[in-house]
Amino acid sequence: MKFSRLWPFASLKSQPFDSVKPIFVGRDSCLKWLSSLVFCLLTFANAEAPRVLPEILDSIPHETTHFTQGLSFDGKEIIETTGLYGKSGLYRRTLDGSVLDSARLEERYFGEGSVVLGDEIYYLTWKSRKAFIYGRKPFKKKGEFRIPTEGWGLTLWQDQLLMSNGSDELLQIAPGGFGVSGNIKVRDGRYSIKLLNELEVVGNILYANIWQTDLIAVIELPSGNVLRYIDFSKKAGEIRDRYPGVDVLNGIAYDGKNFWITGKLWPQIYKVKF
Ligand SMILES: [Ca+2]
Repeated sequence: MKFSRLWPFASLKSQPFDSVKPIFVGRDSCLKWLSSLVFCLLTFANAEAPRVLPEILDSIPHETTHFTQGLSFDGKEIIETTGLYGKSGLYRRTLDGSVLDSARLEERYFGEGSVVLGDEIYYLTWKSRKAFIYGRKPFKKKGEFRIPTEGWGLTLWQDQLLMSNGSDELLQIAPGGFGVSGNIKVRDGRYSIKLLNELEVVGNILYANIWQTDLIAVIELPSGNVLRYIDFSKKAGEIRDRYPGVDVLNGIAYDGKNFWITGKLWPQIYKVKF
């Protein structure tokens, strides 16, 4: 085990464990989370794909009350969905920070990722086995559908929804029937890559945050092979040092030319070139 393989995880030491995604409801949940984290650490100790550094081009302000779970573009506007019970919401905002539309989830739902599809926006919940459908303009709840697992991240690939759920498996969901039509297992060489979170697709490449790390996996579709990792740990470390209340990196959006990256409660969204 080489030290250089583990160094991005130094950031974990500065993470308050009660600020991370699971709101622990019992010993079983805690043990499950710890075992996933240990598995993740061991996997990355042996990861094979190379790491590359991002080039940060610019930044814009981001609401520090937004526990970001989904980030994407609709034209020149950002669609953001947020989490936490009682604080989850859907937002349309401009790059200069003006909120053009918003909708809140009921307090019993913990919001997760989202994606724009046609005239609708799909918005996942974490543990309620439910996703909501909103009208795109204006935001108006139009319906809901059942999802078979926890919901984490959501994006669109070739007219199918791709959903992450914390495992190494991405579910392919047909938007019309909302049934699971397939799945893609994500691997780096011999190793399964778990804890895939917020997603973004460009062509046949999927970009996925790996929860509790500062890494974005660059994944080939449909094979699920990890091609490389974008290592955001330098900037994320600076943010954590300066703003101790922030949570993990989560949020990848593509504007047609560049990527925009943020995190839960982060004060900035970064325009980034990969
Ligand atoms: Ca996204």
